[in-house]
This record gives sequence, structure tokens and C-alpha cells, in this order.
Amino acid sequence: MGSLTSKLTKALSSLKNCPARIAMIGLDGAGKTTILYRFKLNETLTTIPTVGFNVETLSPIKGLTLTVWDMGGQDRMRPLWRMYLRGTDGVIFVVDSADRERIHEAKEELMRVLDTQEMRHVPLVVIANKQDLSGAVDSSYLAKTLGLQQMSNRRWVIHDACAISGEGICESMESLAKIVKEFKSKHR
Ligand code: G3D
Ligand code: MG
Repeated sequence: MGSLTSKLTKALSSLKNCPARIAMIGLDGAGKTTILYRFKLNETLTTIPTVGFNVETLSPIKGLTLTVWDMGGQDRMRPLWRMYLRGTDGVIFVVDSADRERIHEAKEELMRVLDTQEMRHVPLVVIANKQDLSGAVDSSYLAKTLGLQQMSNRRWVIHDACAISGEGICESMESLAKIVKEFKSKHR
């Protein structure tokens, strides 16, 4: 367990001198909090409870903030997301790959976030989580269903993962560090 935490920190280490704001989003139940807890062992997880809106923040390495919340449902919460998304340098979108019924809803929520002027060009890492469950769709199916191929104005990557075992999480963070760095050198 401890070694996973240090591997995760290492995966992000190329962002050490490159302060960045990352938003980790997805429908409730996708596995975001589970992923955060993979980092948590030597870190404090701060929970900011707002009425009906739970935000978790973590700083896995100096200068890097990871802000996490659930999407979907409550329209009245959308102005709050906008606030948390301001100045975002990268988005991690976590999907429950076994919940086929909600993939379409997940796509709609993702598009709502990305289709704003402010989020133009901001890079995207999709975590196709819960690959251990039977019936999980794989990352290439998910990429098609989420319409990632049509996103020509931003870098995106997708990884199969299992937040419980930690599989695929380090790879996701390595990709994140890489594309966020590129984005910041070009657009910020
Ligand atoms: P969220 O923060 O996105 O809402 P959570 O999601 O991290 O709370 O996870 C929701 C449930 O999915 C949790 O189960 C969690 O253990 C489970 N989960 C997360 N990742 C995986 C995974 O990769 N595989 C499997 N099989 N389950 C996963 P509970 O039972 O606590 O609700
Ligand atoms: Mg959660």
C-alpha cells in the first residue's frame, strides 16, 4: 500500500516545479474517492462540505492541487463547479466501466464541463475504472462511446484501471503529468 502511494507521487514528480490545478470529476460511485485514498496515506485529505455538494481536495506534491467532486443531477450546483474549474490545467474523468446504463449520462456531464470557453484545450485523462468487474467495457469501447476521438482541440488519454487494486492508476497519473506539462507550456 505504502509503495503504491510513493509510486503515485513519483508518477507526478515531473510536475514538481510546475504548479497545476487538476479537477477529478465523474458521476457518483465512479471511484473518485477510492482513487484519492490511494494517495492519502501520508497526506491529509480535506473535505469541504457545502450544502448538497461535497468537495475533496488533496495536494499530492507541492504546488499541485487535486479537487474532486461528483457530477450529475443537481443543476443548482453547476455554478459551484464553474468556480472550482476556474484556472484548471487538467481534468481527470473517472468512469464506472461496468455501469453501462450510465455511460451516456457520464458523457453528457463530461461535455457540459468541457464545452466552455474556459476549458478549451485543457487536457483530459479518462480513467476506465472497475475493470475487475465482469461486464466492464474496455477503454477502447469507452473512448468511442464518450466521443473522445472527436475531440480535436485537446490532448486526451484513456487508461483501464481498478482503483481497488491500484492497477492503471500510476499510468494514469504519469499521462496526466505529461499532458498537463505540455498544456502549461503552450497555453498558460
Ligand atoms: P465516488 O467517490 O466516485 O462516488 P467511490 O466513488 O470511490 O466512493 O466508490 C464507489 C464504490 O465503488 C465503492 O464501493 C468503491 O469501493 C467501489 N469501487 C471503486 N473503484 C472500484 C474498482 O476499481 N472496482 C470495484 N469492484 N469497485 C470499485 P462501496 O461498496 O463502498 O460503495
Ligand atoms: Mg466520493
